[in-house]
Amino acid sequence: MINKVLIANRGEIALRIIRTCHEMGLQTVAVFSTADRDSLHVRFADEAVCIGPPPSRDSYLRPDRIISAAEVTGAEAIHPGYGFLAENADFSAICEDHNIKFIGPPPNTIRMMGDKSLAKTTMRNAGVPVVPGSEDLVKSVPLGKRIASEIGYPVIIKASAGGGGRGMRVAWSEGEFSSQYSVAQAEAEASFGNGDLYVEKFITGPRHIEIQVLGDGKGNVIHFGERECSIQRRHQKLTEESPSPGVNEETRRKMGAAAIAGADAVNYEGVGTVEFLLDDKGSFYFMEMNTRIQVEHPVTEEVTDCDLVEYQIRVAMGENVKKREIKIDGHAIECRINAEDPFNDFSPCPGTVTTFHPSGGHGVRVDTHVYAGYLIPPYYDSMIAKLIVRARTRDLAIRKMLRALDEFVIEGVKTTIPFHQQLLRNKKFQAGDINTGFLDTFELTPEES
Ligand code: MV4
Repeated sequence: MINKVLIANRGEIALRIIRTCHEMGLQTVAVFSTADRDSLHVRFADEAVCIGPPPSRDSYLRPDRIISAAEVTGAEAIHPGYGFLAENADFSAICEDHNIKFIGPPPNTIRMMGDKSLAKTTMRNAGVPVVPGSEDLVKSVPLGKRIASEIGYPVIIKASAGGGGRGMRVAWSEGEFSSQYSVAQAEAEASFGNGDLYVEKFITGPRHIEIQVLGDGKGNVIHFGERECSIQRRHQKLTEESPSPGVNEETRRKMGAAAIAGADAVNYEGVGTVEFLLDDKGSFYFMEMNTRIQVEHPVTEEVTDCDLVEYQIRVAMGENVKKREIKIDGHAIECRINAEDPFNDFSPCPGTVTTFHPSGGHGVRVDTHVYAGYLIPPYYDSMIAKLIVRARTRDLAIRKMLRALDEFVIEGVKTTIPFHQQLLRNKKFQAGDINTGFLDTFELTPEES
């Protein structure tokens, strides 16, 4: 039985989770660092517990303090949000050990998907298309070269403990293989304390498309269509949409079925995201599976009219997932508004937000924890709001987003709003002609002051 949920997170996602809990009649407990004393998640939760000083490793990343907070307040479940402990298998296990329901998959699922080589093998065995490459870890340069010459150059050497782009190097020819292998290994060792590598064909100019899934851990898995996430900079997504302008009905059906087959193979419990690369010929390949709710989940919620956090909680309560086809209606776009200067290499701009006027009107959603007078702490990520619009078509959604961006007033810190305005006015973006390399050649025009 779950009556009270502790939210082991901060910022907009903590608020987002608290809102759904309250709609479901659940009590909420916020945890906060001393930098977040005046945060809205602390105000909106029924109870709040301070868990330490500002640095994450001393507060939001401390399982012992979070478990203590759950125990003293009598919370029966912990929602990890995204980031922090959301994909930490040990934390999921610690919750289990304390008879607290971790709202997410069991430790072994998180562990398996965190091992990118094992995740790939699992998906391959489930019949999910994967990028041609090594069947397992590549423990030596000669073995790597043999595999690379079989599949053909260019190849990409990836850290098995990696994800999100670190410990990854491309070799364009055999002459480059050895040095790129060493660089990837050193980076993987330094970043993850694990130098394990695997090798696959390098797909040039792919789209990043991901399928939202939901499972109940009892063999029932459904999907909610795809999200287009190709607009990224240094592996940080800036804009996402659903559906993808690059996915036709046939690809959507095949990719949805592949995602379900993959999730089924691990008896998936909770919400998850199966990431694919989609090449220019329309072939798609499994990339990674994320075992958390993602930042960009609202675009899926808007086109499916589903509350994904509610589903997470229902599954955690033991409810079965009803097998059904989820209908996609209209088009949704999300712009991440970060406190960063897009004209200065997106450098972070912490500080006090003096004016904050979020956009509104029909089809406009703003997920944020910010208010006028809010001090953005320098310790955490720089996202201050997600602006999400929904309209009947992609063209109308772009128009609505441009209107909503125009209306959003944030003063005191620089933001990524001007970047989004130029992106959405770009002809290639408007034509849906995007891939993961789009921002490499996108030139931001300086603004006159
Ligand atoms: C790839 C790839 C091309 N070919 N794998 C980047 C993050 C990590 N999750 C995997 N990534 C990639 N894997 C093969 N075989 C290109 C990327 C990639 C990328 C993927 C998604 C979104 C943005 C990206 C930017 C650069 C490279």
